[in-house]
Amino acid sequence: MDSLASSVLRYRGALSDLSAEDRRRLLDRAGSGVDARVTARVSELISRVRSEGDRALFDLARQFDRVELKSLEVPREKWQAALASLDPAVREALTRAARNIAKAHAAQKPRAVEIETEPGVLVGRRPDPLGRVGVYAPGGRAVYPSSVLMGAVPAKVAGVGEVIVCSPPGPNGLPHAAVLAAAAIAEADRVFALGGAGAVAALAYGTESVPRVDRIVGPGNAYVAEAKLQVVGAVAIEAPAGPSEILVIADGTANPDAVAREMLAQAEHDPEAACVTLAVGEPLAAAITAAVERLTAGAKRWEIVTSALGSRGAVLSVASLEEAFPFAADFAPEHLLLATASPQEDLARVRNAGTVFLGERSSVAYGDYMTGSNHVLPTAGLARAYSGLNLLDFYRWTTYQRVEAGAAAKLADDVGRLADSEGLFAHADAARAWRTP
Ligand code: HSO
Ligand code: ZN
Repeated sequence: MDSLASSVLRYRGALSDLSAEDRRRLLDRAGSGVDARVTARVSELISRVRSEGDRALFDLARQFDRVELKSLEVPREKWQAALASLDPAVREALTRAARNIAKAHAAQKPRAVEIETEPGVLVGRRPDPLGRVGVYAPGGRAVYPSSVLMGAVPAKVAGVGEVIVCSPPGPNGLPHAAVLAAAAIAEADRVFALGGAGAVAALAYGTESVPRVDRIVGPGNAYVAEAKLQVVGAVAIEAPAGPSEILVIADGTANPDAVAREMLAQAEHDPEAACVTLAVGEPLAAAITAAVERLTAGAKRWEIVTSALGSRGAVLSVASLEEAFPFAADFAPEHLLLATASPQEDLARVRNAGTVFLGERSSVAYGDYMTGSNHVLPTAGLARAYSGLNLLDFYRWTTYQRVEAGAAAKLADDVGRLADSEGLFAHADAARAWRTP
C-alpha cells in the first residue's frame, strides 16, 4: 500500500494489491462505534425508564441535557413559532424538500390483493397504516431537520394515525428550532423534548406522558442506535443506520474534483464515515487522490473529514468497471455514485446499494436533501439485505382467507392427512368436520 505521509487517505494503490487484512477492514464495518460499555449503560437507562416512567425522563434531561424540563411535550405553538422565525429561504427549501419526499413516497403506495389459489379458496392481503410511529431526531453535533422530513413525511403519506417526533432539549428546554420547524412542515402530530436512549425507551414502552409507538425510525448516536436494537422485542425499528458511507465508481469520463467533493461531503458527517472511490486506471486514481488532498486542506469540518478519510478513506484503482462491480456488491454501500459514461446502463449491474446516484452531476447532496428519495439508508453492509426507509415501512399487512362451501369439502382430506402426519389430531378433526357440506 502506498503510504505517502502527505496522503490523508488510509488506503491507496490498486484494488487488486489490497492485502486480505485491509480488504476485510474496508468491508467489515459492522458494529463500528459500539462498545460493551455503551451496551450496558443503555440497558440500564431502558430499565429505569420502564420502571420509573416520566420521573426517569425528567432526571435524564437534568443529567444529559443539563436542563430542568417543565413538561416533556412541546406544545404546537412552539413549533409554529420556530417555523415562523426560520429564515424564509430555508423554510421554502424545507417545504420544497417535503413536497418532493411526499411525491416520491406517494408513488410507492401498496395495493390490497385477493386471489383464488384453487376454486373457492380465496387468499388476500390488505396494507394497514401503522397506528403510531416515533421519529427520532438527534440534537448536539448533528441537527438534521432533513431527517425529520425523511421520517415524518412518508409516515403521514402512509396515513399513520399519529406521528410523534422526539429530539433532545437544548438549554431552553426545547428541541433545536430547525427540528421543531421541520416537525411543523411535516405536519407531525406531537413533539417531545426527549433525547438518547431514554427517548427510545419511552417510545418503545410508553410512560405517563409519552404514548407507546409501533415503530421507531430515524438516525441517532451510538446510544440511540444501541437502544433501538435493545427494544426490538417491544417495537419495530428500521434497518439500523450507522456512520455515513459512499462508494464512487469512476471511469475516464469522471471529473476528479467532482468525485473528491462527494468523498468530502459524506466524510464531514462523522469521524467514522467510510468513503471509498474505485477509479478505472492509475492516472485517474492519482488525480482523484490529489483533488481529495487539496479539498481536505480547505475543509470547514477538517477534523471530522481527516479522521474519516484517515481511518476508512480509500482511492483505489481498478483495471476496468468489471472489477469494480463485484467489490461494490461486497461493500454494499449506503450511497453508490456512478461517475461513469453510461450510468443508466451500469445501474443494471448494481447489487446491494442503499441508494444509487446516476452520473457525477447527480450529487449525493441532492438525494440527502431534495430529490425526494429517502436518505435514511442501511449502512455497514446491511444493504445486502435491507432497503432504505420507504413507504412500506409505515404499513403492516393483514392477510386473510375464505374457503367457500364446495372448496372446504375438497380441502378436508388432504389437510386431515397433513395434520395426522404432524400428530395434531384436533387440527385433523377441525378440517374433516367440513367434508360433508
Ligand atoms: N448523508 C446522510 C443524510 C444527511 N445528509 C442528512 C445531510 N443531512 C445519510 O447518510
Ligand atoms: Zn449527507
